[in-house]
Amino acid sequence: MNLKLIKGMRIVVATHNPGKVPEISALLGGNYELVTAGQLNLPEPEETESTFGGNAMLKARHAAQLSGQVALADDSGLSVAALHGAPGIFSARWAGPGKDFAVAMAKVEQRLEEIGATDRAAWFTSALALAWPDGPCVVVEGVVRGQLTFPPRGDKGFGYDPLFIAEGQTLTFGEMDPAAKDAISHRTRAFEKLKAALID
Ligand code: ITT
Repeated sequence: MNLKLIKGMRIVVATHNPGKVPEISALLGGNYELVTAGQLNLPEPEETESTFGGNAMLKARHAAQLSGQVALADDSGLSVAALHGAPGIFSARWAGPGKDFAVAMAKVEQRLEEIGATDRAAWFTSALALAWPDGPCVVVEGVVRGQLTFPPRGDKGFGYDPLFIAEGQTLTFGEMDPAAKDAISHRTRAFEKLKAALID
């Protein structure tokens, strides 16, 4: 079994989050034939694991088994130090069934106010899993640390981007150009590890 990413190979991008697709496509460059889980009409699995890595593996394996192709999944989220790592793996769920991140961001601010926390330290995590249809799976994780800011600023990213200022930056991820976010993001850092493991 050759656990390598080979130029030109077809990869299913196992996400139903439209915000992640351009970021994952940029990371993979023009080197692969990408097809999304949405384009293949693959159902979204329930995320029943308790870690980013576990959920990334679950999503990648689900897509690989259903499509018969190599599949790449991302499980990611925002962790707030003063909230003991919440929302963490529940980041998407805090936005509710309408996937409204204005609601999720307001909830973060409200939780911090409720406990009178002044510490604004936070980090994004991305676990990337690449699964082969016959079972093997490689999982890596990347993190970017920073600070939260309220009110949210910028409309360029997705999810919690307007709240987050990465270490050494002044703009939020929501205000940064996509390429500038991609240069330092949790997803990029995870992808660098994946490349080191799977590309000759
Ligand atoms: P898939 O499982 O289909 O990929 P999802 O949105 O449910 O889509 P997750 O379970 O990984 O994905 O949820 C992660 C949430 O964390 C996501 O909905 C975003 O709101 C947030 N998040 C992750 N990466 C982010 C980033 O780079 N910028 C802003 N928010 C991010």
